[in-house]
Amino acid sequence: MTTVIPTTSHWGAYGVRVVNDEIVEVVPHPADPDPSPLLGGVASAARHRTRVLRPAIRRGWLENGPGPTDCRGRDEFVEVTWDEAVGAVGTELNRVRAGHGNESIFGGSYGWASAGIFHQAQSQLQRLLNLIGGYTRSINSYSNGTSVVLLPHVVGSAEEVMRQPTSWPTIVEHTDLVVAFGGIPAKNVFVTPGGMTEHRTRDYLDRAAARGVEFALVSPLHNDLPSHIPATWYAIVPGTDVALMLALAHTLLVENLADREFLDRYTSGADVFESYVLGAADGVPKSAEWASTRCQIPADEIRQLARRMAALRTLVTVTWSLQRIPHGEQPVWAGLALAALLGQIGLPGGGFGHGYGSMGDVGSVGPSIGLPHFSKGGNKVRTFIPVARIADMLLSPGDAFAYDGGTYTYPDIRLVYWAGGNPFHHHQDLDRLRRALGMVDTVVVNEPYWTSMARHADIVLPTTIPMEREDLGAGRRDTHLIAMHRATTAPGEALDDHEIFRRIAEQMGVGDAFTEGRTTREWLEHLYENWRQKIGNVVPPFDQFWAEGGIELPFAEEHCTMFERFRSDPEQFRLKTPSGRIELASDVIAGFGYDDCPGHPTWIEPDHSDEDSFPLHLVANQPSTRLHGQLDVGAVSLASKVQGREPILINPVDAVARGIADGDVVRIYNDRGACLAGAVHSTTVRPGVTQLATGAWYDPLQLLDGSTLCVHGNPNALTEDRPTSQLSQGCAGQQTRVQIERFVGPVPPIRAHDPPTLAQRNGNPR
Ligand SMILES: Nc1nc2c(c(=O)[nH]1)N[C@H]1C(S)=C(S)[C@@H](COP(=O)(O)OP(=O)(O)OC[C@H]3O[C@@H](n4cnc5c(=O)[nH]c(N)nc54)[C@H](O)[C@@H]3O)O[C@H]1N2
Ligand SMILES: Nc1nc2c(c(=O)[nH]1)N[C@H]1C(S)=C(S)[C@@H](COP(=O)(O)OP(=O)(O)OC[C@H]3O[C@@H](n4cnc5c(=O)[nH]c(N)nc54)[C@H](O)[C@@H]3O)O[C@H]1N2
Ligand SMILES: [Mo]
Repeated sequence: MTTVIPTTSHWGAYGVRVVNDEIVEVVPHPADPDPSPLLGGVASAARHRTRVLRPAIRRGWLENGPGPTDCRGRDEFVEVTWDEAVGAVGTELNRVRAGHGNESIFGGSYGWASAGIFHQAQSQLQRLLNLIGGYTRSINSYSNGTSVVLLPHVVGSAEEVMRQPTSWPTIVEHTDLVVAFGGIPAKNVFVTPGGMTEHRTRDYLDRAAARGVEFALVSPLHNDLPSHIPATWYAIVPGTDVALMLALAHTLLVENLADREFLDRYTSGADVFESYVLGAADGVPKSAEWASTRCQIPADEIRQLARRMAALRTLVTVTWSLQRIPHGEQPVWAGLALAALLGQIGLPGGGFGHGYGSMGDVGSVGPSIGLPHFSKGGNKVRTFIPVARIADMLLSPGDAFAYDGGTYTYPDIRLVYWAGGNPFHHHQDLDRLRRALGMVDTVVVNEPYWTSMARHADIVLPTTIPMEREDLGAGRRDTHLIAMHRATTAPGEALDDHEIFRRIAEQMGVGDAFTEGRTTREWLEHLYENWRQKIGNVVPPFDQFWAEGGIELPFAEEHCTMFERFRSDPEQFRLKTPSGRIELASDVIAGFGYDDCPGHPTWIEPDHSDEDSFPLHLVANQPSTRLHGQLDVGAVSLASKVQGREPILINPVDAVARGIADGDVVRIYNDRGACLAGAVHSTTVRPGVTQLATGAWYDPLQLLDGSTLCVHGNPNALTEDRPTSQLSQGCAGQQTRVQIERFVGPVPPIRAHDPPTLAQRNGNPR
């Protein structure tokens, strides 16, 4: 028997057995009670034919040099030597710095990359870019980029709400009723950035159910709570949670069930919110009847739920997906206001939560201890964009944009460098993104795989995956720090991001500053020992840690949550808001004057203008079979495909009306784009709603009329590239409107799961 070689991943820690440089077995970490199903995709993806084997340059760039072009994603690639590729990148970085300034380099490079503290792709890239004078960065995330801007205004901190919420054990012990907007989707809880060794969320859900905790699942999808957990399913129309929340608030107010004492003592702006809910402000009472025409939940059920919430210890929780839609601030703020009316914020098991079921660590009780840290250095360029404004920036240099009360200008980007992310996975309206990327002079991408982003680059540099290098790995609130050992060799000529940037740094004359004279192993020891000292030498020295394959992290003392402290003494523990309290109306936000984000939680009627043409809602949520686009070529994701396409769930009522049989290839379209997918009839989606997860590798087929069809099923071919609001400029890609038809004619092949044609220098394809 070979030994198990330890590693970790965003979906958890595990080990591999290797024979003749091939992974023969994937073994979950012994401490993990509930290993992720994604482990089943690891071995098959590791050496998949789509690995990038050698540096490659787009022929048009090689022959014509840098410049705007519509050939990105269409030209063939020519394989080159590492020396040539590194030389080209260094020369191009210097050209752009000298001619346009560092601001013209976009190094935001958003994305999840891989677990591992040292080989974190963005940190390595940004360390290099900082050493050569800086870059335009991006701020916030696609995950919760709207909440992180809103919450500081209304409760003083996003961090405390999302990272230190009421713990699962407290919920299991104290909560009577969980009202889960967006549910608590089990598919998501295996994932935590950096990894999580012990997955316990599903066990907590089971224990809560065993204690008799009631669950109200508010979601268009029944699967958003594990089906064995007893729950009442409120099959809401997507995008209408705010209407329901306001109606619940309305019932509490008119039936005198709101906690007046709490509102007086702990909130500000309750009068403004109340007058809006009751209709004094605009003549429209947000009654249960008013809401039921929007959210399609009967008025009686809304009133009964409100009464139940007031009678029991109730936790209102909102998934991050609810803020990833137009006006995404509102469901979060309205959910908070609803919890405030119940008066249970800061009581054990009651109040407001955000992200239970969105990420594995939300509510986790793992040790809250700092982790080893690799420094990126400082960025001298101040220019930034909110992360989801990438295409706007590239298409409109010099234009002004609003953000959180300020006005900023989009820089003139000439060079885009991506390492560890895939905009053709994460961004919306991919046709538009394609056009946007055509505006710049040069696109450089470090990637292990021929993803769509790699295919749209000018220079592609092949990188390793974690099993091919050494690292330290742990996620937030992880129980273990894993010594990530090298398990296999890298395919072809792939190098670690660190080594790639070291070579570029050397060429640019900052090699010593980049490495500080350390080898990779010396870096790991350095990061570990620094950290060990910082936490008081309570863990073994590096050699022992490394030899043992990891260590258990020491538990630090638990603190109360921000809301518990605040409730205990609202003067001493004032919130960091202007009023020091929970703001149910915010003068600051009102003062910004944004019509798309008013000064209190507000129902903003969705745009119904295209409903006749595109009558179905499409929910584009996180995939259960992979991490975003990662592992799409792995066995678990491939097994879920229908005729090779991404499955789309469609209610039988909607399918039959369109003559779509289970297993048919369907064409999904709207006025932005179209894709194919494989129909799966399911009553787990409410009628009028379809569900197509993100992450099928974008596979655009150019049609004769000039439009593109993603033949594989990437929902971002359809989503709109619009911000949540001017306040946060967040990603609003979770939902869109579509029409669906059975696809007739020969089904085009999937090409995204094969590498592109690669030419040799002499012109012969390899
Ligand atoms: N429609 C719609 N779109 C969405 C969402 C949605 O709800 N709906 N959700 C959004 C959310 S929340 C997120 S977080 C984003 C996720 O978007 P991304 O994080 O961009 O998606 P990933 O597929 O994880 O991309 C990571 C890339 O890094 C590469 N990689 C892995 N390890 C390494 C490494 O060591 N070095 C280098 N150089 N590369 C590496 C992988 O191969 C992969 O291509 O998507 C967003 N997009
Ligand atoms: N397996 C797996 N797990 C993951 C990820 C992954 O790619 N794969 N990605 C990770 C990342 S980066 C993030 S940010 C988190 C994201 O966490 P979330 O954003 O919370 O996850 P989603 O799956 O996109 O959405 C959760 C559910 O919200 C429901 N929903 C959508 N729209 C509405 C609505 O209008 N109203 C209501 N009530 N419900 C709605 C959908 O049915 C969906 O299943 O997940 C993480 N976990
Ligand atoms: Mo995310």
